[in-house]
Amino acid sequence: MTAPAYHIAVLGATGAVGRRILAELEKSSLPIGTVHALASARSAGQRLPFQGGYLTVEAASPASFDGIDLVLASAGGSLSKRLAPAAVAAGAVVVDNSSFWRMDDRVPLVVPEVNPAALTAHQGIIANPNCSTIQMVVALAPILEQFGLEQVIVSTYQAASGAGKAAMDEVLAEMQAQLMGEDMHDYAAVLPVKGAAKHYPLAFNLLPQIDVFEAEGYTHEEYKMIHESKKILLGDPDATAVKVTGTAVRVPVMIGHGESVYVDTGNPAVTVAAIRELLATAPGVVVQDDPDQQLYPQPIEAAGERETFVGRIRPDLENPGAFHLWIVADNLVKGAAWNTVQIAEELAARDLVRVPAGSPWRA
Ligand code: NAP
Ligand code: 3JN
Repeated sequence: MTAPAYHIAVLGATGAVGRRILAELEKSSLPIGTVHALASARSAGQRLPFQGGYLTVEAASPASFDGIDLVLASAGGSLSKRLAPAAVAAGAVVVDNSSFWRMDDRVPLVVPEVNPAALTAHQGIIANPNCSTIQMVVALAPILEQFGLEQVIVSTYQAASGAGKAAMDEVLAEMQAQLMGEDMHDYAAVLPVKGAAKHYPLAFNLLPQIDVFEAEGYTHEEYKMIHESKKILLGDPDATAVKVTGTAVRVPVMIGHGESVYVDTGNPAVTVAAIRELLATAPGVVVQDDPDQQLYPQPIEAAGERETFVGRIRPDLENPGAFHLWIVADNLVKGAAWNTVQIAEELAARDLVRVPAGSPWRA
């Protein structure tokens, strides 16, 4: 019997994430039948390079999923809310990059290095976590498993590309304006949050706001990191076994999120050498940590890579068993496109590219 070749739709194919999904599909081991590039009606007819040829972009609608096995979606939450059930009803399995389905207990939230077994219970929709969550849990999961974990405090340094193509264009325009002696404030129209009352330049600046503000002065991005990491690591978004908190900051970097992470194992016997040794062989992790050689992870070096890079591994000076890590990954690759395609590969390897009979979204 020949292995199946999957008919794949990339929803949001013209976007910052969608274009990377196409690039990851080109490198993927997935047996590909056809690939359909879907976006808004504005982009219909546009051509996107793929496998030495071109895909012609089609306007996405519920009818786009007829004959499709697998949908890789990155067109935002409102579209995923509407189109993911339609795709599953048409018989396709959806791997969704938006936050819309992540907290739904019928939907596995998966990082293949960490909780691939969660895929076995999928009902047609699988959620890809937020980029900042993904790179953090890739490094934390082995620590939790080997030594235990009591508390995590993260500060993020998030690249402009996390906010989409328009945000990247905006920062470049601001930089150019500032260098030409113009007022860069005139170019701030998207960041920190599209549609917000105020916009500020990111060029030559830091913005301690990613997404909208919610309860207790935390942003939505900060809550995503808290609840998503608990769902992935502990199986429950509200688990209390590990305390997680953080601050999410946008920085004028184009690609690659950085994270400074305080990790308390609660076990004073754990040494920094043991943490370094563990992470050196952890799946998806590359340790770059040699202060004598000034070796540490940097966004410009992580850009384009699938791995999560960890360095500056050091003990907390006052709390034995607690450590500080500096974690960097390409937010569009491991944080979105590669994790999505990696989930698709894992589904294929487990023969799970099928909608189970009891799915709530099955027609
Ligand atoms: P982007 O560059 O702005 O691209 C948005 C994509 O969605 C484009 O392809 C756009 O098509 C398409 N789209 C917008 N409205 C549509 C509509 N009505 N019908 C069909 N397609 C539509 O944004 P991005 O950075 O790629 O992010 C896209 C989404 O991916 C985000 O909203 C988010 O949900 C998710 N994301 C996840 C992560 C993560 O952390 N895992 C990171 C970034 C983004 P047009 O070009 O035709 O407008
Ligand atoms: O800002 C970043 O660095 C990551 C952004 C992710 C994002 C952007 C727009 C909408 C998301 C996400 O994946 O959480 C969403 C969303 O809520 O779907």
